[in-house]
Amino acid sequence: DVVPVRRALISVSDKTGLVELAAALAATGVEIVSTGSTAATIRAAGHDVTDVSSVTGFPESLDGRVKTLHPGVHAGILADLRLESHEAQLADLGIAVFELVVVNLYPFVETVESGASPADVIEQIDIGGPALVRAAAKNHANVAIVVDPDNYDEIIAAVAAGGTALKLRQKLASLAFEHTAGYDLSVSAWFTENVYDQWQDDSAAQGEEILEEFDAVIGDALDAEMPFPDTLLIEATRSAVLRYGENSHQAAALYVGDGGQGIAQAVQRHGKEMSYNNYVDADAAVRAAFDFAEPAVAIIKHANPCGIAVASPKTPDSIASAHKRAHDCDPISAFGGVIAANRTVTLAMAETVSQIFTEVLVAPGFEPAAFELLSAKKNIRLLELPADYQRSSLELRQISGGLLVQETDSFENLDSGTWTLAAGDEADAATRADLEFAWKACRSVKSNAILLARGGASVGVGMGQVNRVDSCHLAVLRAGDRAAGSVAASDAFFPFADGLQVLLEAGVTAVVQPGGSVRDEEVIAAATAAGVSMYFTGERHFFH
Ligand code: 93A
Repeated sequence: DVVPVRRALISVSDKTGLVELAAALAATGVEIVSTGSTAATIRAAGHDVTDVSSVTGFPESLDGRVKTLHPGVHAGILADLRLESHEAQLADLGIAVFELVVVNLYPFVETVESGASPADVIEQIDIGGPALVRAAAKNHANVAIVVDPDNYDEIIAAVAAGGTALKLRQKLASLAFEHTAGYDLSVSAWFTENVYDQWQDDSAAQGEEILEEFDAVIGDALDAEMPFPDTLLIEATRSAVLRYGENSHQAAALYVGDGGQGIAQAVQRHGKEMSYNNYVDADAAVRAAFDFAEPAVAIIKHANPCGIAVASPKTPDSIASAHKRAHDCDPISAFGGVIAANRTVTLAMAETVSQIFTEVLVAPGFEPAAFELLSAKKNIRLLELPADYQRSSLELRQISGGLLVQETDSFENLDSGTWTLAAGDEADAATRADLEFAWKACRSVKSNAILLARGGASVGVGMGQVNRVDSCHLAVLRAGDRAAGSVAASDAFFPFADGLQVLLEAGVTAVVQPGGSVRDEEVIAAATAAGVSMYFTGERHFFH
């Protein structure tokens, strides 16, 4: 396992002991191949040396960045001469092997310590050197690798004695990998401390710039003349930079208008930072719960209610009752939901909420015991609305390149007394109360919205579908055996009888909808045939 040394590659930044090494190798008849200043040092000492460029057939280029990175060098180091195929390929390619590689790397650490500029430090990241070291160390069966002048004497002695033993080559290979690993650690540490921190600063600065742009753009939009005097948010101020937007790769901020309205006025009393989606859902939750004068709770997932309910009459703790009934509508979806209550949260409600993973609970207040219980939980955010909470009078929505502004959707025809009976008999008082509840609740459901309700609580919600039939199916599916005997509300008219038919077959007893389809007659006929009361409100409540 002794490998005689006939040809050596020497490329060293630290020239300690170099001349003595070259002299000893030359004396034993070893051919020396070297890079730029290593070759110059050896030559100046009067020894023969071959320039690496004459091996590669390439000049050392790119200010020395490419010197030994060449197959003519690396095949000569990596060939495993125990394999005839390697030997044959080298012969075909006209490449000669190296039995000894002596390399020490660019002085990276010393350059950092000298206080050099980042550009100079980066120039001192050795690429070709570690490639030589690792190649030779990998192929220690055939090549000896020396990375430290301390090992020169040992290698000189071995060469003079006829070659390097496997044991020595193994030891040197192990030192070599330790050397390159330590080198790369220094490089990565420098990156972490300098470059990476700098990037962080830069991107923070860039983030600030983007947000300043936000300020300008939104400020302009709000300053522009719009036909809503007084009611317009005249100025919005950035009140929080959010962790991120709808997704983690989107920058986002919260702007609070000076109109003193809406969810943006809520004060966070507990929990982790509110996220963009938390705000969107909290807004939807408050929209739903605050449509009711009586104690009401809405539970939102992905901007849609998965349960809305008012308190059942005569319960002592009415808000707790409303929450329980809203939760029972769809307990699966309520997991991880955002809850709004339109009354102070009581201890009884807090006790139930604390058992359900909930992202946000927003309410006009919390009883002290309720707050104490809920604030012991890390994952819930508690938001308090001002006592005089008012919803925004305007809704703004961005479209690409512009802003849509509309008056907030409000009700005028809530009382069933204002509705027209389109089919069936006049409903009894309890059914009318349920229809009024369903009609209100359905306003907070994204179109196409179908909401089934019973006793002042939703029992099945079909939302956001691209046709009304599917929303009917969804509402019925979610209601399960609660669909029979429930009432239904539809946010817009039934364009055909098919959707209504789904509800009738599920056993819905009364329906409220705007009416106004060209096929109203068909729809009315279906309700009449089923003996179901159907009211027309004359007004729809799309919510997109
Ligand atoms: O710039 S490099 O990454 N590219 C190379 O191809 C290369 N080959 C050897 N650095 C390279 N080296 C390094 O040059 C060696 O690790 C050694 O530290 C240094 C020796 O260069 P000179 O002989 O010109 O002083």
